[in-house]
Amino acid sequence: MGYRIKTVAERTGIPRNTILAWERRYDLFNVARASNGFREYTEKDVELLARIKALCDEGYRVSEAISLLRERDEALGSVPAPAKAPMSGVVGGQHDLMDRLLAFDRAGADRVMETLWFLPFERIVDDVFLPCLKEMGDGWAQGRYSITQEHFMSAFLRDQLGAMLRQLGGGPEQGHTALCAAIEGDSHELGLLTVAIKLALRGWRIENLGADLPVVELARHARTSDDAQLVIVAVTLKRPEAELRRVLNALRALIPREITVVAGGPGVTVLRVPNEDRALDGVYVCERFEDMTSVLAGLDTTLGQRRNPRLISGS
Ligand code: B12
Repeated sequence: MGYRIKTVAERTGIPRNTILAWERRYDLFNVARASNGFREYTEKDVELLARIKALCDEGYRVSEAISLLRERDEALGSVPAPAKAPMSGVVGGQHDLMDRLLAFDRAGADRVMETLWFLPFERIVDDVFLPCLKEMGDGWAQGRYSITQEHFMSAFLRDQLGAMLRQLGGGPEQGHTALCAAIEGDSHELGLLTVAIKLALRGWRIENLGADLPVVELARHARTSDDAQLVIVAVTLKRPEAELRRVLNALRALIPREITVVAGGPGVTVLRVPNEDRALDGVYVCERFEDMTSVLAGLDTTLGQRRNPRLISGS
């Protein structure tokens, strides 16, 4: 014998009408009917509702929570996937998005994004946006895609990354601030935005200063900022090693020593120090975000407590 809805409401703390609304809207369970016509819920249904509620308490929207559980493949018996799934998981989402963007179909791309938005931001960035950009870069270099297609995709993804940073509120209102800029002469800003988002998820307040910022201006801003603790310089274009060293050393010399400076991105490989533990004249060189782990850990241990719930747990 199953549970009546009143009992389910009491056990989960979710009002009866909300349960009915979720059930209808998200096609949640196949509720059996007792001989007297009452709805009967199983233990698994109750558990599932409790899981959805727990995620909502963490800050997820109901639709996000349900999609997340479906994505994690949890309790699938109780949460049937939509009959017409628009894609199969993240990989499908990436292909769908790529197809829409190549066809200049902004509305279609927006629809694909709606199906992905519930995922942790880092997954969207790493598993959807980065593969799209890589494919675009390779295809463009080989003449398969036009410059216009590349620009259209970049503009769309820039909007999405900006929306993510906005949704994160650029991090907490006060406290440890990271100034994020792309090095002078470099107008690539998507890598920079991904780093800013990852920092905001870990409790940093972000000041995004955008692309192609002269080092003198960046340093001036850092000197006058009250709570800047970290300066992030993204280097995408490859330039001669001597030139990059000169620019980074000039920046370091102009910024107070208590502010940590990290240079990263594909362009820093010319320095041949892709290891965070070896500072370059006071500038940490980290090709990828993960390379920054110990630099960040050394800066403040209390940051972990301000992590955003949208951060993938454990990372
Ligand atoms: C989008 C794009 C553009 C857009 C940028 C739009 C924008 N608003 O950002 C526009 C159209 C402006 C552009 C212009 C140019 N581009 Co372009 N572009 C690209 C493209 C397709 C994607 C780059 C990108 O955003 N990748 C996605 C990001 C997220 O990846 P990422 O930068 O690697 O960042 C990751 C890591 O490196 C790391 N990371 C990045 N920054 C930092 C910083 C820190 C501190 C840390 C820790 C980590 C980190 O984190 C990210 C992952 O989360 C690449 C192709 C490719 N394969 O990358 C070419 C590419 C970078 N461009 C290239 C070129 C040549 C140009 C132009 C010179 C073309 C031209 N002739 O005009 C101009 C340069 C203009 C200038 N002065 O900067 C070349 C660079 C070659 C080289 N070896 O330097 C590439 C590789 C294309 C190619 N295959 O030839 N480009």
